[in-house]
Amino acid sequence: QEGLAPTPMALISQYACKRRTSTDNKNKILTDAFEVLAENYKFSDNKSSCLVFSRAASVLKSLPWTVQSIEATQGLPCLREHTKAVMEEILQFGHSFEVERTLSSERYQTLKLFTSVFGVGPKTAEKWYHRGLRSFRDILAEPSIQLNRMQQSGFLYYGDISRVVTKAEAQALGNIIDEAVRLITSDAVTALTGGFRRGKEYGHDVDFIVTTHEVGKEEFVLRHIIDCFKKQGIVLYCDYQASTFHMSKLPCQSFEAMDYYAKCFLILRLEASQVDGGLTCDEGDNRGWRAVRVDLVSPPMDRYAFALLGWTGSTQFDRDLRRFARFERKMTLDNHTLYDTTKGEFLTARSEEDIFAHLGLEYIEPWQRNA
Ligand code: DCP
Ligand code: MG
Repeated sequence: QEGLAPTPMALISQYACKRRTSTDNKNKILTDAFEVLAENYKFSDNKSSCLVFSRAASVLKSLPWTVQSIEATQGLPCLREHTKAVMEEILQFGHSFEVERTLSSERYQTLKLFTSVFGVGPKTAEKWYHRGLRSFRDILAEPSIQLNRMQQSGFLYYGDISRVVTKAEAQALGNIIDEAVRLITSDAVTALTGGFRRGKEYGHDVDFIVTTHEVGKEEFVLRHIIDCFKKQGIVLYCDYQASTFHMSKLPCQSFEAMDYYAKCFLILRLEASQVDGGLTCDEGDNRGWRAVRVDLVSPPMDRYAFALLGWTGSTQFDRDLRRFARFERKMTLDNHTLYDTTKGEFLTARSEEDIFAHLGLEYIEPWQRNA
């Protein structure tokens, strides 16, 4: 990158899918602050303000330089008055009073704590907060609260699954999946997606696509993998969701819709001996294994490129791809299809490159999608 002329600001797009964003964030202090406020708005179900701060954070993440003055941000897209005010405080005082106030508020702290449990979303967290509950002890001691199976596992394995997953651990899981798949077919395709495909060193879970070249067989492969894991005794939690995918349901209307593919949300037991260099954070804890959150999704092979693009993320990158498709191209993109509303037809894609090409976008590599 050295020696290249910097991109003139007027050319930095409002769309994350037209920017290149590596994992090397030069403005972490600012983007962390913005993300606290975005999350706090999400807790109050204020989607538009949440989006304003998520977008502002995303723009700053794409900059190859560190913002040191407000003047330097002249001409950057997606920076509103409010985000600029927060930025100004941080640049001047080293921190933002609004962010400090949020971080120290009982409500934010409690909702942050509750939503850190697997299976607890903002709605449930808010409900518990509203009832006066403030700690895990409060929740577990409240007789009227019926935790679902997911939440029970969330509490049971809290220590392990709230700890980051390393790249070595993700690779170890990839090997375990490949081994299970090899037992039934040589025709399978497995791919590491999510943050690890974007080159992140750490994640909160590990996301994989597992499928097969033979369309219609993918769900069978997924079931087989899970059976295989069960026989090995490594399944600590398993929520299997059968496919409800059918082309006649498409295109989806929602921006943030979950997809219809067969998928499985798992908590797996990973042995230290399976991980290159061993498990990372084992201090004072010599069990020799850890619990890890793993998501598997099985699209039919003709949908592979769309699923891969959707599951690679980042969430902000995907959101802007869809927004760009809709507003700049009159197309709808989701994890299943790309639909040209003007022509009234579905566009085929065998690779992510095909999808970018249909959209008239320069191809952005996975490691440049950390928007
Ligand atoms: N995704 C999706 N449909 C789902 C769940 C996730 O399309 N039902 C997408 C959104 C993300 C990507 O898959 O872009 C991976 O989701 P994660 O929540 O695992 O996010 P990351 O892998 O990017 O981050 P982390 O490192 O926290 O796991
Ligand atoms: Mg992930």
